[in-house]
Amino acid sequence: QNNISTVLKNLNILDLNPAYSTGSEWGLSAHSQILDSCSPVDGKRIAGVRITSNEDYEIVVNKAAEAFTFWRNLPAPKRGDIIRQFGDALRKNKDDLGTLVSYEMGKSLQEGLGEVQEMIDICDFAVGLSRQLYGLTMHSERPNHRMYEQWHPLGIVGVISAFNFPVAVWSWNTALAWICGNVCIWKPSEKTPITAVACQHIIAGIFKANGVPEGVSNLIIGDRQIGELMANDSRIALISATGSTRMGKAVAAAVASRLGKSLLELGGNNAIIISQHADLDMSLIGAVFGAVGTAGQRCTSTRRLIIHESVYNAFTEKLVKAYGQLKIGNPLDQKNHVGPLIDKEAVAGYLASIEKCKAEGGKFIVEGGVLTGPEYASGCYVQPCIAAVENDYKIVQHETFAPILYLIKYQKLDQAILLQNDVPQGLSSAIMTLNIREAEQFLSATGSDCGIANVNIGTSGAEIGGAFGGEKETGGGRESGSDAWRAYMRRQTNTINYANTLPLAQGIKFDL
Ligand code: UN1
Repeated sequence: QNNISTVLKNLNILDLNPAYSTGSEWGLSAHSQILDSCSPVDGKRIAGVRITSNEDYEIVVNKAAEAFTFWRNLPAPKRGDIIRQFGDALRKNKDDLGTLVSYEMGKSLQEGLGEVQEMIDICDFAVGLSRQLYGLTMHSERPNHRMYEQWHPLGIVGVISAFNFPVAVWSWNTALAWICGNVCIWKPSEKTPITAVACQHIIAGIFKANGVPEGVSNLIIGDRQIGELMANDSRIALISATGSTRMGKAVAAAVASRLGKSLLELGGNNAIIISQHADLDMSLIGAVFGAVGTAGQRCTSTRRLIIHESVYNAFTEKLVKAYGQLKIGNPLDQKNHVGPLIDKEAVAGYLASIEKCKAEGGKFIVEGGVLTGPEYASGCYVQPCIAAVENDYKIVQHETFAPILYLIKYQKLDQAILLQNDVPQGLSSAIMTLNIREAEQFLSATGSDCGIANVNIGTSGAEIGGAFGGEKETGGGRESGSDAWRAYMRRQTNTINYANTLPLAQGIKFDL
């Protein structure tokens, strides 16, 4: 606990119950409801924030709109240099911020630090990108004409993020959005607001030192209600939302009805195919980390293992042994592999899913349950479990955000690929095989239908350099690396005539 109070002090968390922030300025209006953030690690209160009121929201959007007129005029490489400084500040704050992520969200310290590392990595990526926001040039069909395209910022970008990656997903969006010339309004998960306050302090310090006005980085607090306000607000050009498919569908419908842009990164139901040609020891690490890492609360968590019948028993034996060795407990204690679920509601969801699985015929090879005892006093610690199932069980088709791993047996690779694709979601997928024919088939157009498809790597733990996101109910958006930056800009096609006449395209004659 002592350590945590030092961390909070280092990160400037003064526990003033702020309702919003436009940068260095914090709205401390007393009229709205206080939201206390309690740690799932030990159930203790960390600090409080306030729900952003409608009036506060107006202040923030107006400030953001005003700031855009400044920020879009700063040359992109200059914006990049400011993001470079943000990355440096994150390096300095890595231990504290990683610890706070671990404490407020419940993931292991290693994973909390890893999350801050993703933030640093995306800052580096964004710095380079700030000199590479390339458009194409084209040859005009008309003489003495030139055509090219350029990319301009959109305006205000709204970022709605989830509790499971409370800081990294914000930075994937903002680092790119900022170098592209946009201003951002962040609504973090109401389950992890304090890590958001910490991030806002860090970026605000950098902006202030560089003479950047208030309104380029904004923070608002709230649940679904404020999310709806953002989704329906035509002043917000792009809504980038990470979370459940249910939330994503609501956001997408609201944003589409005003013909706004949305970027959605929603649920996954990720499988690893473990072939008879797999290295089983390597597969074990990928499968177990994928299933129990972040206590099964990543959108990329491994939910299903589709195992060839000839290695099914051998691999299951290894799994059971590995699960027997898992240490569950305080995630800040580095000896533990698995921390708590985010809250008791999540625990109830986990228990309900186990019951549903049993009712549909699932056979538990490793039993689940809630852990009790002094170390587990928050009531959020659960036993990672494994069940043999059929892919078409309702519960298997559903993403439960908890460490429940489903095993499915297959005979032929074609069948395994069909099973892997036969879920509503399409985020991440993997095959474990040393056979090049199998690997290539899995990656081909007739293979995995997911946004991410890996060979001899599990489903979770993607690097920031690739485009991150998935198909079907995962929402179709791509964030982070590759050319995902384009989602944060508008494309303009320019044709310039430097002739003495004005010829029309398509050879149309129009003489006056
Ligand atoms: C998420 O769970 O929303 O690939 C993001 C991964 C991480 C990001 C997960 N780099 O597992």
